[in-house]
Amino acid sequence: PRVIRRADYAAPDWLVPDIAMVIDLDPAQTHVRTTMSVTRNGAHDRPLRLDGDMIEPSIVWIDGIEADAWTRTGGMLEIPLTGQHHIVEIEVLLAPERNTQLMGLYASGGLLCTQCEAEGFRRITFFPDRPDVLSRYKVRLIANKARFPVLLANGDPVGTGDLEDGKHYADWDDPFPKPCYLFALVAGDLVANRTTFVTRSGREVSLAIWVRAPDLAKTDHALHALSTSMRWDEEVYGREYDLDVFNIVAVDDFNFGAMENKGLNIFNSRYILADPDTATDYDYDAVAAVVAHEYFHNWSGNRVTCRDWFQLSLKEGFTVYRDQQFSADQGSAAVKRIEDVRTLRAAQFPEDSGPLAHPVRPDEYQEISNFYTATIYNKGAEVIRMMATMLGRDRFRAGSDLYFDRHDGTAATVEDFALAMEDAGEIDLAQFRLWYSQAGTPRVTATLTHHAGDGRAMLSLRQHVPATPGQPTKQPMVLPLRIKLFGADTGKPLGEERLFLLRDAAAEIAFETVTETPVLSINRGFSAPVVVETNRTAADLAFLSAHDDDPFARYEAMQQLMLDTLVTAVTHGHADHQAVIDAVRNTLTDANLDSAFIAEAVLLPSDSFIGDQLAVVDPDAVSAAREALRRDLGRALERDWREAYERSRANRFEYSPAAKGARRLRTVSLGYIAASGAADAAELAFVQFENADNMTDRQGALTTLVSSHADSRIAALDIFYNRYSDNPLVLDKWFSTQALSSRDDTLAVVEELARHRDFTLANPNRARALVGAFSVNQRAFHAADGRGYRFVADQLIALDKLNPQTAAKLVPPLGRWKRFDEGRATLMRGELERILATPGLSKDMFEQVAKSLD
Ligand code: B3K
Ligand code: ZN
Repeated sequence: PRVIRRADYAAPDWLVPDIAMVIDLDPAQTHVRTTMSVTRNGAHDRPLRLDGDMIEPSIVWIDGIEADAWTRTGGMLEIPLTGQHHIVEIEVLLAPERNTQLMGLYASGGLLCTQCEAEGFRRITFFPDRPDVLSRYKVRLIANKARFPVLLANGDPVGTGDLEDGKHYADWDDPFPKPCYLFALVAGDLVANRTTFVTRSGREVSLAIWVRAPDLAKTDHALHALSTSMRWDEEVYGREYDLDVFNIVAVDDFNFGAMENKGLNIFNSRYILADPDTATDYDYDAVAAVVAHEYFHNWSGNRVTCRDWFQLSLKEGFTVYRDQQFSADQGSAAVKRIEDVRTLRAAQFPEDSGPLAHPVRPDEYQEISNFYTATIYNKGAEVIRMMATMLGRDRFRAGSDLYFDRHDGTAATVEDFALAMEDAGEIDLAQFRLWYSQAGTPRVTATLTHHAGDGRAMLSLRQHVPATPGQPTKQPMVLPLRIKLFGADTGKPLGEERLFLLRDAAAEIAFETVTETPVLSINRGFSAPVVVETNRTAADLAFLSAHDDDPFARYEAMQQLMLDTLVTAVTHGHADHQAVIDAVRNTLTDANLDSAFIAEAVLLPSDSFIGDQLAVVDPDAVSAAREALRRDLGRALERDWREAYERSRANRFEYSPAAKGARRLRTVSLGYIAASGAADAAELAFVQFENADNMTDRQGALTTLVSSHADSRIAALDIFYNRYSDNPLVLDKWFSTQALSSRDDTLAVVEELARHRDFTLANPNRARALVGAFSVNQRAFHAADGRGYRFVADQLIALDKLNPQTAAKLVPPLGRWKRFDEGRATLMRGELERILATPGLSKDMFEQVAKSLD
């Protein structure tokens, strides 16, 4: 397989300042006629090389004359040209209805739509498909008017009209030069939820969310999130929208969340559609976050784009950071931070310690689609967050302004971003840049000692960055650690918080006039994305979980206490649960805390996260230890859980931070009541299931039932299925809830579900709902006889034939074999080898599987 290397970057041979496309759309046969003005870039005599994938040119014209001097090598179209400027015209025929990869132009539920990032435009026409070739696009769409009454493309609409044979056309003009990965079109029978947004300088923008008519009532939340994020970006980053229209279209078949095409975002419908009956609070929040994320790309990604795909985190890390800040501003910032760290630990930490570990700015890849990872996105966002922490709000904003000013209308690099921060923020980021080049999660050891006699405390810190594939040795990094001490007797802070930049392999920090026994609060707010080990006792952690004045640190102390207890239970076969029980009681009954925070703080770490702390994971022992602690917490605090459950009972659905927090605590409490083994737990869950006026309560109750022994779980699943059998997004929940069950028969149930009439691998959401969810169900997936592995491998082999990109994304759980016992490791490798031996395997799958076997 061909390896693409960052070090090999060279500027493009030819530029394409202007492009005009006429696209005559039809699901069976679409004609694409592309006219490009091309300009030689620099002094060279190389031909024009255009990328193509699964397409053939039917005719090529050069400067208006039909040409035949072109050649084909691989997918490339090579055209010899003699002058500095030429007009090249190419015609291509496509069959979008046969496109199962969902890259390029494809059909979804009666619509035609596109996905071009990263390399899908080459499936539509021949073009230098690389992000540093920026062009002004003029697009004419033609289609049957009855079947495709709405025709959308990037930029502003400039004309429409009727044609012969029942056809019509629409012309779109995008004045902002853009790389071809941001090209988009949509054709279909759609309706819009519309509003107007006036930018701070007075530009009137018409906003529209396009869906099929029955879904129109579910678009208010997304539309509201769009206006809110447009205003927020003006206020917080000084960024204003720049076209007359902003369109969003929801489609059912989509490889990931959504796409930031200029002026025409295309979304997976799960990140647009929301109403109380079908969407959970989690879904509502995700809709708002993804709408904001894609909107924010208009500046961080579109106005300033990436020079090459190694710079992907330039737009993704920064934009994730921006959407995290936005969401934090809309509700509880503390709870948002807890959620973001949980995501990082669930998805990025395992990636960073496994066979697919790569730096935030990778050095090489085979298939770029495999690099849309938690490292590029979420660790990338943490890197930006650390810069913001070190610079402070105003200097960070100055750096961001300078970055946008300097690079507007161009394709930039991660280095350009760092330079703008250095220049405007007056900071030296030389060593900090290691965050872009070194993979692996740094580990910090923190040891606090106190000498009561002279009132001195010493904090000794060490850092170590583990080896990762291709990077055996590492240099010490810059780790910004927010640190504070608390007095164990008074519960009061001992001095102000400090921001300490750990730059060396080891450092000592002295604290003076420490007159009472200090307790260490470190990495507050998760100021550095690292693993911290301390010499804190269970009593210290319990103390912090009750007294720390940073809510994240309180949560973190509780998690650490739970984790220490669970790891002891797994490694010694038993553990004392009392400290956790007391700490959870304190939090649960603390009247000063809001419900959303309580609900997060009292949750036990997941099976996988517990597994991540162990040298060799025994999934059965982990799940037994966790269940035992859950049961004890349920029993010991049964009265408190019931009180919390009653207290958070609502009469009527409302989407406010307080109501969301109440619903969250209610379902968490229900889970603990069920864990206690209380005789009425299933009854309680079933009543909640039946009486719920919203999906959060209904799915929460269903989740509890589906992991229980109660017969009512079958009834609940049937009721749920029948009620929502025509709603694909809710049916996805029906599949994933069962795939995530902690029952012993989950694997058999999942195998059965794969044969259900509503199961299909052709729809990525459905494939992820069953196969993706099952493969993160640690206990069921890791069944000792390897049946779980075989099931997933079978599905991936089948999915790869339809949709390599989505299949390849589901490989990582199988690739974690090194973390498991010999028996499981052998079985997992066996399945990876079987996948690798499959004839016709895609390069997406090949890269993921071959690397996972290393
Ligand atoms: N930029 C797109 C992701 C494209 C993924 C291509 N494999 C969505 C986003 O991050 O906003
Ligand atoms: Zn993005």
